Amino acid sequence: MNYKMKFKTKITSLLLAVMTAVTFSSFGQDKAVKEDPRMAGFKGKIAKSFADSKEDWPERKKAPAGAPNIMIILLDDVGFAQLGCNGGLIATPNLNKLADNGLNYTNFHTTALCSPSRAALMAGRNHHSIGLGSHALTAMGFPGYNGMIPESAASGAKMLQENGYTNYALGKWDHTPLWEVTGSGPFNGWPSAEGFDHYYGFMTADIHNFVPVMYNDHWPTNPAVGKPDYNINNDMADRAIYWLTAHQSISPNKPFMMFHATATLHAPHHASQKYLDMYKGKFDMGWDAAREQILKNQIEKGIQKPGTKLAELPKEIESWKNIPADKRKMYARQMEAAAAALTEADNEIGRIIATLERTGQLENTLIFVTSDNGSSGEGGLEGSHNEMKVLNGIGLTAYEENKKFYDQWGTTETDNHYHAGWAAAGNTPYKYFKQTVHNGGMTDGLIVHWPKGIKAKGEIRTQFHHLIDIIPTIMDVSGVGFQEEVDGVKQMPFDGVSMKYTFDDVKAPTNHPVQYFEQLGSRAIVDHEWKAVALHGGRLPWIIGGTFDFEKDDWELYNLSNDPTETKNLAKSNPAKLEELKKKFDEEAWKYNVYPLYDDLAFRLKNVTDRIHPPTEKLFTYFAPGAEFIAEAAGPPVKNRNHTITATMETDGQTDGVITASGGYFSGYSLYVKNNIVTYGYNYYDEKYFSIKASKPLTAGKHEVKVIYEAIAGATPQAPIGKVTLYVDGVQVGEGTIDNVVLGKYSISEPFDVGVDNGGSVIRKEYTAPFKFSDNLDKVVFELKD
Ligand SMILES: [Ca+2]
Ligand SMILES: [Ca+2]
Repeated sequence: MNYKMKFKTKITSLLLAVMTAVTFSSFGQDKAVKEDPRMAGFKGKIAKSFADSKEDWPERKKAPAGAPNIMIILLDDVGFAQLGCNGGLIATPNLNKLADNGLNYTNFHTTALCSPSRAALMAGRNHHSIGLGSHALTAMGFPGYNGMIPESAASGAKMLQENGYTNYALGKWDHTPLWEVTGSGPFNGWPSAEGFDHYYGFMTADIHNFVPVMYNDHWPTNPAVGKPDYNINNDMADRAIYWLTAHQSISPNKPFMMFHATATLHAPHHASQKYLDMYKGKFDMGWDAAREQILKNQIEKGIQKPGTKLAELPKEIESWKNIPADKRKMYARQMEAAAAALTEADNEIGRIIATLERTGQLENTLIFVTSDNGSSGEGGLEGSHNEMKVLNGIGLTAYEENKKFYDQWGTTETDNHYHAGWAAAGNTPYKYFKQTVHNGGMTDGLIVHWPKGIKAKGEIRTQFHHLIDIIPTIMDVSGVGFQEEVDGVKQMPFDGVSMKYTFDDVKAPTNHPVQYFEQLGSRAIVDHEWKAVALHGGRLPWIIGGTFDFEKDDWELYNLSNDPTETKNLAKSNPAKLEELKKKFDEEAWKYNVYPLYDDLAFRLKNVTDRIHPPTEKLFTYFAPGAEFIAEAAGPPVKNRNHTITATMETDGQTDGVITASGGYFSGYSLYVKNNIVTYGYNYYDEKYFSIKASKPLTAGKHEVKVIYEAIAGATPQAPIGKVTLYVDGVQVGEGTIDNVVLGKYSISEPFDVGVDNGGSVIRKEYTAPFKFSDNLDKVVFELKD
């Protein structure tokens, strides 16, 4: 090194030393340090010694002073007239009490379907605005329908969470695409991502109330195992009470939000025996008399104006007087089970309300009670002991089949739904059902209870409002306000508006005078007192499938101010008004991502399935023990396809348990071992069971169990059969046919599992779930052969 270089090095070292010294001496003051993210917001002082330093603690964000707790009780498929406070015939004393001490909104609306309503409620934005135009199972690759809520539509819960609330969610979620309901995520659509600190519930559209699969946050469980008296309403209430008392004990100064979404009254209409007994004979009057009685009650309560006419029933719904006595008895029983389920849910909600009172929180908890859509006609024109038959479009469940389940109706033995006539009664006095955007599908009850913030008690509010107005109301009254930015993402404005102005003002005109509706192709627009509506393709909920020309839909026109039950179609007498409203619908539809309209649900379901597992994907390898609780739609797509199932294992000479299963009590397949005998079992709608058993037992040692399933054409394309051949270590040990095959879904809620059968057992008479595989199961490989 020459002198010059040495000198240069010395200068550089000196400069560095000076710079370091400057930085150190002014730690906490100088610009470079202020930009250090570790120091952000620090207002104290840091010196070398503690004595020369000054502490400064960061503060967590606090909710505005006096901000109320929030509780949203979201019922499922509960029609406007099924609440006692709306003149209904089902006992809901605890909910009625909230209405008596709060406000009853009688002009409140939803999206007419479960999944979109839930997403829209929590987002405060229209369902198409946030990708949930329809159910995620029927998603399409367009912004209005992809099932993926954009980051620019952060939920109200998230905004509250960031402003000092602790949030709890319970029960039905149903707006995460099911292929994302896995142990490995992604968790973007889960309650945790929507701002809930804790979740206990089910991610699917419905659930077996006595043997559900539930999630503790991200962790799946079978809560009913070993509990013969288990009931989901009771379990959810226990958890809600636990969280409420825990919260009040630990963080009494912090407000909370609780979202409590019941499984009730979605099918299956399950209830404990005590409640089933309570309603024996209570609906023998039939749906026609029930509707008249309910409307009379509503007029007496001031909920409907005197002279209000009942909407006409669809012609497919038979008059009660024309139905033979034996069928009447069956239908009445169907309604008894539904009523029992709702009364039981009400009772459990009552325990939660009592806990709010006990912990001194009832006064300053803003409670909303509503439903996600009108009463459901998805049970069709017979009702069914197994709702999957209706949902899979295989037609009416024969009266004779239903009759076999008369005594068990509403118990663990049935996946029951009622005749659409009862759904019509549940929507009294309005027209049609869930899925449609006539008033019966999208009008729901709303009770608002908040002693500290609302002076009025037991009053009715008639301002037009929508589910998307709940979150803006909460943001308004809590003082948290709309958050322009969440997690660094600029937020789309709420589409909903605050309802706070209605709390003290019965007469104020609505601030939400225009609202579009679109559900499964049916469309409507409400513009002040006018409503234009089209029942797409004339399709009612028990008609599954088909595609219809949108241009040929018949638009109806109603003046809601004197005809809320849509009885006088003014389309012909006032065509100019109809055109004006249709144009308005079009404008709103473009504004909120409603287009493109497409109604071929069979295609849409397959489109989604193909997206999860493209047709080129033929090989699926599942390792035990972690391959379980996988949504049916995300499991191997084996239905009516040539495939093999190959399981490798090591056994000890006494083997029991499930190798792989998909489905539960009401349909599915299960490859299991019982007393060393390998069996392929098949459950066809809990009506027929097929069983292919190995001719000799499994011995101790390493084995390969193989199933070859051949899909064989049947008498009609809708009735294929399956041929199953069973091998152990390459030797054929059994064969047989499955004469009836389920082509749609086995279940709404039951998962696909390896090494276990979670939720309900597929072959109930042979084993009790979870029937975990007793020995060492290595892996199960599914290979599609077509
Ligand atoms: Ca629903
Ligand atoms: Ca199962």
